[in-house]
This record gives sequence, structure tokens and C-alpha cells, in this order.
Amino acid sequence: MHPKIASLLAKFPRVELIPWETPIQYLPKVSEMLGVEVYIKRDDLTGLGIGGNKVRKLEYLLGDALAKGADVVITMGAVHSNHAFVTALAAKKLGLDAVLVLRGKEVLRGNYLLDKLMGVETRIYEAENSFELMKYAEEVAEELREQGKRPYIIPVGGASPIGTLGYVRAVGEIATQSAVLGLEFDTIVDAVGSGGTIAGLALGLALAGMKTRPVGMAVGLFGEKMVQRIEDLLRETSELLGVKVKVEVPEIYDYSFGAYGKIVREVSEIIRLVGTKEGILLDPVYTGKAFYGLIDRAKKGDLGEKILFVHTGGISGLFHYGEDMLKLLGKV
Ligand code: 5PA
Repeated sequence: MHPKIASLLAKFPRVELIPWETPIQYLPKVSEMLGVEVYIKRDDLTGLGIGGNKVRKLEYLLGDALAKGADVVITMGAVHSNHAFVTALAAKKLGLDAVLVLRGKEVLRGNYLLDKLMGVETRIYEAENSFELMKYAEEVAEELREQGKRPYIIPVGGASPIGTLGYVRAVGEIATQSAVLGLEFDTIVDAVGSGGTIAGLALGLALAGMKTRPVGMAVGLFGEKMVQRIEDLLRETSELLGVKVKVEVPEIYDYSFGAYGKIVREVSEIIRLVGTKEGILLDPVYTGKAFYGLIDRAKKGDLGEKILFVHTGGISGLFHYGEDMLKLLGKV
């Protein structure tokens, strides 16, 4: 752990949900194919439930919830939300209750199936996007308060300044691991959904004084609102940490293929390629699209010679959308 990052984070309450440092692995076949060195930070192996990036954010978010005396956690997302399921599971592990405010078609697959199997309370609402669910989450919180409960709301994807600390910490881990490996990455690439992961990476890299460039691959439509959200997260998280650093919004490319959650053949092919060449499973909503973006940009020479891809998890997506993917891939 990078000493400066460790000391900046020391004052924040954190519950340890990740029992290890996630490994950084070399991807020989993909590297050979692209003519650059591609490494992967295995944050799919964060070790709670289905793993993924959300567990890092939850170490600080649930640390804060416990410090504030909460007894029930409310969060929101699409029915396939990795974040929602992992939040509920981590909350329950810590003895807290959880209510999930979700949107979309109720199909008993992937994470929604896991929500049900784990007996998590879910409520489904109509909304254009997950950010619109906040008003329903506030209604649920009010209802719970009237019953004498102490609710704690976690925003979509855990994208708050406290959640963002999780990825500042991840950079602290990457800094020492890359020093041990004798590697200096030109770029760190990840999938951008709610924006918290890329904001934490960008801030962490600036604090650690690393030259590595963060590059985001947007998996939902990327516009001014998102840039604003990431700018706000960068500023508010710096304030929370009590540091004065000016960090620009990272480079972000749109690899949504037209819509968040749209399942497409090109991405399904990349998932099969990385699975069969490297033994690593990506998902069709987040990491598959981001890895497609990595391949595309690396071929154009935009990502430098040494690239670190952050595998942010999301394996449940394969079990939610696998049939659609198979149809797109055609018969084997
Ligand atoms: C998600 C997000 P950020 O939200 O921090 O930008 O991370 C994007 C991301 N990879 C990357 C995986 C596997 C993810 O699940 N998921 C959301 C969810 O509800 O699960 C927040 C959208």
C-alpha cells in the first residue's frame, strides 16, 4: 500500500470485506495479438459474493453506515445490478438489513435471481435510468424511519465521495504491486457506469504521483451530465480527503454500442476470445464492452505500450444475458 494514500485514508471508517490484495496478471495471448503488453487487475476476485469493484466502495460506504448507527441499507440500480446484489449481501453479512430499489423487467436470472435466493427485499419501479430511482429510495427511507429504523442510502453504483475512496485505495495497492513487478503502466483502463471507479482511479494516480493515464470506456451513453458527475466526484472526494489536487476528468470513450445493457455480437465475441485464450470471464454489460474498447484503442495506438485493465467483475451478467449472447454468436 502506497504510504501517502494509506495515511490519507487512515481516518475513514472501513470494514474489511476484501481479505487480500487482488492479483495483477499478464495476458500473453491478448498481448501477442495486439503487439503491446496487457495486464489485468483481478478486481473480479475481491472475495465477497460475486466480487467486483463494488466491494471496494462498500468497505468505506458500509464503514460509514455502521459509524452512523444505521440498521438498514437502501440502494438502487437495474434488475441486473451487480452493485445492488453485492451491497445487500455485504450489508447482511454485517448484520444490517437491505432494501433494493430496482428498475427494469423482472426476470429470475443473474443478480435478480441471487437477490431472491438470498431473501433480499426488492421493489421495482418505472424509471428511464437508475439515477432517477433516488426519489423512490428517499420514499422508502422515509417509510422505514416511520417504523423506527435508521436507513442509510447508497447512491447508484456507490458513486459518492465515500465510495470513491475505495478506488483511491485500489491505486495504493496497484502502486506497490507495480513497483514489485518492475512495471510502469502507460494507461489504466476500466468500464465507466456510474463513474465512481474511474474517479477514484484518477484521484489515486494523482495522489500517488504516478504518470499512468486513467482511460475510461463508457458502457452507457456518455454525455455532459456524466462529465459533470465525475468532475463533482473528483472535487468532493479531494475535499473529503483534505487534499488540494486539481485532477482533470479522464479521457473517456463511448463503447456503449448505443445503449446501456444492450447486448451485442461484437462484445460477445470478445468475451469468448478472452475466455478461451486467457481463461478469464468478462460480462456483456460492463467489462466485455470495456475490453472491446481496450482492443480497439490499443490497435489505434491510443493506450501506450503497457496497459492495465481493471476487471471490475460482473460475472452474473453472463447468467442473465447468456441466451441472448448465444443467439448472437450463432450455433457452435
Ligand atoms: C459496474 C457498475 P462505476 O459504476 O464505478 O463506473 O463502475 C462501472 C462498472 N463493472 C464496471 C461492473 C461489473 C459494474 O457492475 N455497475 C452498476 C450496477 O448497478 O451494478 C453501477 C451501475
